[in-house]
Amino acid sequence: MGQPVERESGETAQPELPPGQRLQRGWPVTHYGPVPKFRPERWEFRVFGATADGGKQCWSHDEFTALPYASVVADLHCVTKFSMLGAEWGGVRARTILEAAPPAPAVTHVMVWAEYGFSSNLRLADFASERAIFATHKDGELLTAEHGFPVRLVVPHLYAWKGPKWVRGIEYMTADRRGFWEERGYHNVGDPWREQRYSYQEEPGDGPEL
Ligand SMILES: Nc1nc2c(c(=O)[nH]1)N[C@H]1C(S)=C(S)[C@@H](COP(=O)(O)O)O[C@H]1N2
Ligand SMILES: [Mo]
Repeated sequence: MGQPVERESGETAQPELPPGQRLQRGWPVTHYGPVPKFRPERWEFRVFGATADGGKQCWSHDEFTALPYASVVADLHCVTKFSMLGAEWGGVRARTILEAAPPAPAVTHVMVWAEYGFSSNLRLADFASERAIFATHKDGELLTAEHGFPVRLVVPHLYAWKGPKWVRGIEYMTADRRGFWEERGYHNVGDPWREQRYSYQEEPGDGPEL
């Protein structure tokens, strides 16, 4: 089946859409709840939970945007069946965060936290993907408020709900725990190429008991 092909450039040749997806023109806005207002003086990006040194890491907005900038060309697949292809996401790679504020050896999962308590859980290996990026930009322009400004996560190989908009931090976990949509009927892993849409499709080992 048409798995994305990784090229040396880090770009993806997408021969076809994941099963059940259709192409969407433009870029719809999809989320639960209101769009948060960005207050730079109150904003911080926190790394907490099972960190390697047992401490917490906090970046102000200026500090976060000073972290090394990278870009990744990737598609966005919403579980409601629309896909947007070939966006160029700019921002800070998840790997940069893992290196700057490393997890303890026992960490297996990461909870990504956003404004208003929205969250999504990821296996550490998925979060550590070379292509996972905390995007501040799309196609060279700053994200708009409704698309997640100042920071949203993009994990190209998973459904888009695994990429919270308005991210405020990550929690390193030594066991898996469900995030917002994963508690509400969506698949714990969420691989669009395997069409892992709903929690009733989960197989043993895919996630914690519901
Ligand atoms: N904070 C937050 N992030 C979220 C969501 C949400 O409800 N809250 N929805 C997710 C879903 S289901 C999708 S498809 C994408 C949509 O991103 P877009 O609105 O920029 O297209 O955001 C994801 N990130
Ligand atoms: Mo979605």
